Amino acid sequence: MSRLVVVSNRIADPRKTAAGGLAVALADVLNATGGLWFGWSGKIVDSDADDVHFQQAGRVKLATIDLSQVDHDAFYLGYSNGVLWPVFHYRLDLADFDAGYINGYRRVNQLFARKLLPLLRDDDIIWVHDYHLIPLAAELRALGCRQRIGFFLHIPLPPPLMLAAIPGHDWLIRALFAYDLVGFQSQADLSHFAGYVETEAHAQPVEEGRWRAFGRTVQAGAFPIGIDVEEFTELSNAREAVEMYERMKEEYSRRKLLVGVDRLDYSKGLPQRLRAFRELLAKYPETRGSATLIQIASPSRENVSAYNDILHELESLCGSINGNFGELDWMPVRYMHRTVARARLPGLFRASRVALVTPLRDGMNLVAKEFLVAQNPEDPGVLVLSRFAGAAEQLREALLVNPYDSESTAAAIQLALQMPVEERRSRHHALMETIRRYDVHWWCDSFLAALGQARAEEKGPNWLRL
Ligand code: GDG
Repeated sequence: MSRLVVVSNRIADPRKTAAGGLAVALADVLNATGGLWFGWSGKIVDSDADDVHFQQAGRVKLATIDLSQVDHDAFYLGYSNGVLWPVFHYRLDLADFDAGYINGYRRVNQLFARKLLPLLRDDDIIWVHDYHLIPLAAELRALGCRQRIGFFLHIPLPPPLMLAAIPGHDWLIRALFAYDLVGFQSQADLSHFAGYVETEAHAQPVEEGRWRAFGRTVQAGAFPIGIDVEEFTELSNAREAVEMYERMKEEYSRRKLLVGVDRLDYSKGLPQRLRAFRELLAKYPETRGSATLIQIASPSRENVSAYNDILHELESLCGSINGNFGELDWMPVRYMHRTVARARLPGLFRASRVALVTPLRDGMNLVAKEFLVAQNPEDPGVLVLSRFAGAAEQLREALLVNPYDSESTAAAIQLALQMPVEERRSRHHALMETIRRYDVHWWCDSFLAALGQARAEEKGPNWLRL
């Protein structure tokens, strides 16, 4: 069995369950192959970053590099989170197309390639993750790397014309052709890729899922990421989650709880969600004194300015809803700008009648799946899910909403609050079948199987002039 080499911007020790999702998923296959996980250490150093730091985590080797302040600012804050994150989430208005960022982005990808190359073995399979590292395979190829390389984009890919707004978009998409397989979260993302390469790069579909452009062919497919259902079920039955559930049930015994758990990010639609909740209270008076929204917004990327704006908007909305609707013995919104321990989350989910997962755009959204796994199948809560989350392609039995439309979202929340137990059970049952079938192991196995079969063509050093 070939060794798996995973490359991502940040890495996690797969033995620590607090790391959650991806780390747990990759741990199995990394362990089985005595794999290597390569990424940024999270440290910013004064001088030029040069050393690779190694750490052994069970059978898995972790290798990290540091970044200089200049590289970090241009690569991470500038290009990755100031250009790619907003545009890929359809927010051209928030993008900062500073010309200097792209050089930093390319420099760090070259640094990754230079540091990773000597660690590679001939029959390694390399799996690169996410928008920070799109040109990594091209940079590796330029140094002579011939191993099979796959790429998975965790965030959405926008429609062709929106992609075309990025200065250097052709360079970016061309770089994807250095991979043997490119994976997306949803059919929508895949169709945007096909649309872009066919219209902008005049690509020819060679056969199902394969395109030829820039003199190269690449295979692309949709591989919706799942969660580790077993791990999250165990977490739900563990002491901390059960205690949390009991505390919440007691504290809110006379209320119906709604829950939202998100990183504080403008893609997650938090202000729109609060406006829909305000609409619910205004339009359906029976919800007053009863419906209570617990919104956890865990801190994220606080040094990117758009995140500060959303923080203030959110605080002001929560304050005005509580001020206008609150009673001495009932506060409609409990808002926390803090991270909740992972071990407690399933307890909070299980105590909630409704989950509001209403991003404006999301690659997948794992909270939707975690909420469902944490439910009591005999008396499950209801998922209100944005049609713009990648998860909406799979979770058809959720109540799908348009988060921009606060009136119809409020109506869906009211429907969820009033849904009879039989309907809640049958929707939950159907949703769980999908979540179980397409869990994180399915995702990992099917991506790696497709990468193993992706017809390799010669992707030697001379093929791509970036
Ligand atoms: C990207 C894509 C895609 C959240 N708050 C707390 C907390 N969380 C955990 C959740 C969940 C994870 O973080 C968030 O995952 P999401 O999928 O919702 O979103 P992103 O972080 O934006 O992830 C996304 C994902 O990659 C995977 O491909 O689904 O579309 O944007 O596991 O539970 N965990 C703890 N405390 C919190 O306060 N412990």
